[in-house]
Amino acid sequence: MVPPGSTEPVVLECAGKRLLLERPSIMGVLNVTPDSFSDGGWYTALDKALQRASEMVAEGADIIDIGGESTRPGAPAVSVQEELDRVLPVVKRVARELPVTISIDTSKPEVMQAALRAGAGMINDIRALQAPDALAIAAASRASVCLMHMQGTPATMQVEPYYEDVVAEVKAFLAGRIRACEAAGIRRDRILIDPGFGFGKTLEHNLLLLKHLGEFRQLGAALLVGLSRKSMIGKLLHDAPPGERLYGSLAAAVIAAWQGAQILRVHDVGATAQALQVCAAVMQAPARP
Ligand code: 8Y4
Repeated sequence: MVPPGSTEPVVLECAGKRLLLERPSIMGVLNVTPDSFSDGGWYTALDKALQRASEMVAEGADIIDIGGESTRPGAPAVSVQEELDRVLPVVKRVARELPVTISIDTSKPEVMQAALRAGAGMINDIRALQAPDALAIAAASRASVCLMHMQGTPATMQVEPYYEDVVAEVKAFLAGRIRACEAAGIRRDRILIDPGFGFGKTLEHNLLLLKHLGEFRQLGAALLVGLSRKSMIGKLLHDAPPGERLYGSLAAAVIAAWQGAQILRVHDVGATAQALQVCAAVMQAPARP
């Protein structure tokens, strides 16, 4: 599924674990935020997280994305210590017990460092390693890095997002972050890019990015997208709540994979795995004689 003449990597280096990019892979979302502690406390929260992770692996997840900071507008800021307390025990147990690549969803260098030592193979940073020291910590590891685009900050990003040309501007930002990574010593076989659906974008911006997603492959890095259950899906389905966005999310996942997205960040792993199997089979069907 690599265009002729492409220099796009076909394997992603994730701290020793190699991820094959020739068919779409699935990243399952594992949130470790206060709602996951609401009934029962710390031990049950850890056990539930482990159970959820192992269920996602059984359903076909190649990567588990572990995050302890909410990005919802209005969500309270989380201290380094609080975020470490939430995610580190989960990273350690998933690393010990499950055969899966671990992604740490954080923007904090201290959390990146600790998670890498605990067995994470990927850093998923919605701030694209722009915090002081984040780039250096990633570069000193062998983990892969996901660079996501966001306009503004989670608190304000949905207040009148504006672009002259959203596809061109997001591409230019990601090209700049790829250059920064390469200058720091992170090779392209460790770099993922992500247009950041819903992060400082209107529905129209999100639809343009999805329609033209294939253009991002020109940047020569692996492409990851998160569309699962997002409000853009809800809006297209007459304001369906998150629990009723599965079929719309599957359609969006297939549209993305068809254009070359190699990793899909999703909540519904089993259902997405089935949709992507059909997509991959069609993509791999031979050319006409
Ligand atoms: C319902 C369900 C409504 C989920 C909103 C949401 C991305 C990401 C997030 C993404 C990468 C989310 C951490 C937002 N989205 N990381 N993280 N790409 N790389 N919202 O698109 O899932 S959190």
